[in-house]
Amino acid sequence: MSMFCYQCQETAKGTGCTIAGVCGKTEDVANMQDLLVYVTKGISILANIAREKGIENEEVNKFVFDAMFITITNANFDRVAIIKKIKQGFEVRDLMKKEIEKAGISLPEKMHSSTTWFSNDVAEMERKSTLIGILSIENEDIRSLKELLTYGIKGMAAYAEHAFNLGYQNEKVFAFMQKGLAATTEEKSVPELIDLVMECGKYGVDVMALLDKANTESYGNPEITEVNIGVGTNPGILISGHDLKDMEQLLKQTEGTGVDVYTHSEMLPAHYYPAFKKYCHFVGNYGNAWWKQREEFETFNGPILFTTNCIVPPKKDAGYLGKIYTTGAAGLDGAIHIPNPAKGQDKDFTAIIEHAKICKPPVAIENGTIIGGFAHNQVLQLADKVVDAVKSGAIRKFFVMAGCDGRMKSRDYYTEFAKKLPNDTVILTAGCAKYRYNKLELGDIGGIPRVLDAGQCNDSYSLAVIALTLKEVFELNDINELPIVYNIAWYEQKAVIVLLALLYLGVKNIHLGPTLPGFLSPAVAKVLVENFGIEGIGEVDADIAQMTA
Ligand code: FSO
Ligand code: SF4
Repeated sequence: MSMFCYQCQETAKGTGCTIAGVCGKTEDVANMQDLLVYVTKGISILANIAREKGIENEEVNKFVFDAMFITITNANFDRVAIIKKIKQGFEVRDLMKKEIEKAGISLPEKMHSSTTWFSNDVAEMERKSTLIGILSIENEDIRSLKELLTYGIKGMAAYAEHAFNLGYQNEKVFAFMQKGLAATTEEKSVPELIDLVMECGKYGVDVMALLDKANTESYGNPEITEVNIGVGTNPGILISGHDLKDMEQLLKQTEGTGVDVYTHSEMLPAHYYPAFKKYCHFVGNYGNAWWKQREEFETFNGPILFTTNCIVPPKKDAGYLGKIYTTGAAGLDGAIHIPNPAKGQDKDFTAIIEHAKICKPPVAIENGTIIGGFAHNQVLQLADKVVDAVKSGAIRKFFVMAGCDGRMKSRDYYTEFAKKLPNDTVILTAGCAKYRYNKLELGDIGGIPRVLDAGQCNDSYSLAVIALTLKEVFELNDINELPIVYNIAWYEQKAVIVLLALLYLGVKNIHLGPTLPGFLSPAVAKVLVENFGIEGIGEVDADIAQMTA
């Protein structure tokens, strides 16, 4: 076995990628990512010791969330960039040690090897990377819980980074991330690890609330919006991923250049924000969920900017080779990386803008509009209408179908499910899962569309706010008494933190598909089933009958 990774839903055979990633991650990239996580754990151990004495270091906090974000599925395939990050990790670790020494704190004699292991030699790094991976934890339940915790922290890291980019941070979130990572290096019992996983859910809620605040205070509350899915006549830049700060800066820098801007996949909800609507060259959304990019990028014609995952490494003969740009935590061998600016300065998107100017305009792959913008503020403005519809029986049930899309054929389930849902039901969605049904003609109920898109995967927080508010309005004791069913599709680690956040909020009986995580050992899966009623999915008709009952 040359690598081992089982962090996402598409893991080989549902158990683990061992030769190469289904995602396109090669063995050397996978192993270097493991080493980056290992070094980040060492930094976290030291940061926890320092924090106990009141030392908080912004550089350490930034390194930890950025390093973890880099290792999320489909975010960074650039081995050289990952090695560079590991080396930066050694410097950050030394910095932490110096601060600890300066404060007169003596470190324990015996510490985890991740706090001391060092090599700048790539061959030695490769050797080490094969020794510290996931399978180095022998007990499968302990391994399962430690990885579940690590993946929750990866998701949290992504959201913390987006909030940070907008000038928002929560030191308690950073402290938990580092505490959790350090805990994965310690001897812990199953109950102790379950407690940490639950605590992870609490900080998942906090980080999503922070990002919601950052997004809405920076760009306004999302509003009901019709988004064009056709094309204009100018050359364009396609922006993918989730980072709204990048979105803002790209729109500013392209204004008046003759280059249009289109969103792709999870960037679609940028159209819902008032601050971005003023740009006439912000034309529309091009294409569908991330996994269709190999076809759709060919016809876009212009350059593509990845601000985060999900990247599918292009084929060797792809026509769009040389047109991919990455920034932030994203990376791809052969792509042009736009670096982070110095503090207080803007990112410089000149290279991609100049590139776009010499490209042909995009070719339309569809026409018309789709509707979205149903985040908590907008939905709560419609609260009276929604409550009346529930009371009159016009709306029988809400189906939360948030989460991710993916390439597996079994995800056709979600399109079928949406089509077959009775007409008196409404789908609440967020994340790229929506592309399975957001272009279907599902109609409306008294003017309320039957698919309400709150936004990106992190905007699943909005769906929780809506549920908690409805619980108050209907004067219920328990969120599970609401007429809301959760049928969630997951793919990568941001969905893991969303799931843990929902569990923390007390949501029970969540259906999770298309398959349960391969990283859950039978015993850990049993705990989730027994305590939270988590279930997989089955056949569409039978599931609808059960869930609408
Ligand atoms: Fe999708 Fe990818 Fe947003 Fe994920 S584009 S799969 S959960 O990165 O983050 O929903
Ligand atoms: Fe496999 Fe998913 Fe890991 Fe990629 S991220 S190597 S597909 S388990």
